[in-house]
Amino acid sequence: MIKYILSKSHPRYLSLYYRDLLAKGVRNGITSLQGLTAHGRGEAFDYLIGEKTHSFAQKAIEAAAAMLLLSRKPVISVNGNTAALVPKELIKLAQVTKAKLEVNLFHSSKKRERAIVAYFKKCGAREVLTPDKTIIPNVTSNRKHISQAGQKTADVIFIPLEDGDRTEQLIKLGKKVITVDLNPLSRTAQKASVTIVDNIIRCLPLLIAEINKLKHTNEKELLGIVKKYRNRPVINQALQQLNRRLTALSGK
Ligand code: PTJ
Repeated sequence: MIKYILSKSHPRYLSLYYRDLLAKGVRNGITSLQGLTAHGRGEAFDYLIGEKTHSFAQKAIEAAAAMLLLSRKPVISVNGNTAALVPKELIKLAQVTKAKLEVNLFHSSKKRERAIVAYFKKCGAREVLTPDKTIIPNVTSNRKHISQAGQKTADVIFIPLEDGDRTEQLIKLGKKVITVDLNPLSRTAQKASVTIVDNIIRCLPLLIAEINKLKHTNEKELLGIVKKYRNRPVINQALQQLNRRLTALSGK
């Protein structure tokens, strides 16, 4: 292990801190090596949007909060990156929405699944589901392996940090999918019911706060928020933000 001093006064302190969390995740058997490169992709988009939560993300967060509060059976899908970066926040989100946590891995490994479950339990989770023999049809990757008690019977599934074909198929099965992805062009971002284009680190505390704000709102009003929400314009606003920022930075 390479040792270095991470000073809080370093201008990229937070970025270095979260990279270290992921490297630790790899060492502890939670995060895949490929997870490090996936994080780099996210970081690049974060740089481009200006490393802040924009109004298009806030709009999506409000819709996601209402959708989760209306859900009869929400499930939170966990991979090796989210497990390393935001375990406590995901547990909190599961508590405030009464959702089940379910491990779903692209680079699937029973050993890593067990390590993630053990880590979540250490962080305070009571139950974490893992795939059984249930499968999502027409999904080509390992992400097709799900659990009967979780994703199979869920109505709303929270799937952060994933560029894949699972979302499209889950939606074909009549489920709603909420994602968090800094890349508005990922397949999951494009196909989800609600796409929060923001860093998972910034987004989860905001989502939890929004749920706490809306938790006493009546069903009719929550339905109104969900019905009014349109995901395509929100994705387009994220793309326009990238365009605007690059145009401004290039001095045009
Ligand atoms: O643990 P596993 O085996 O399931 O693997 C997890 C990764 C993330 C490696 C795997 O799911 C994967 O390859 O991911 P993708 O398909 O590259 O998609 C990850 C998406 O998350 C990309 O579109 C990134 O832009 C985005 N992303 C990465 N870090 C963040 C992020 N979005 C929000 N916040 C981040 N911190």
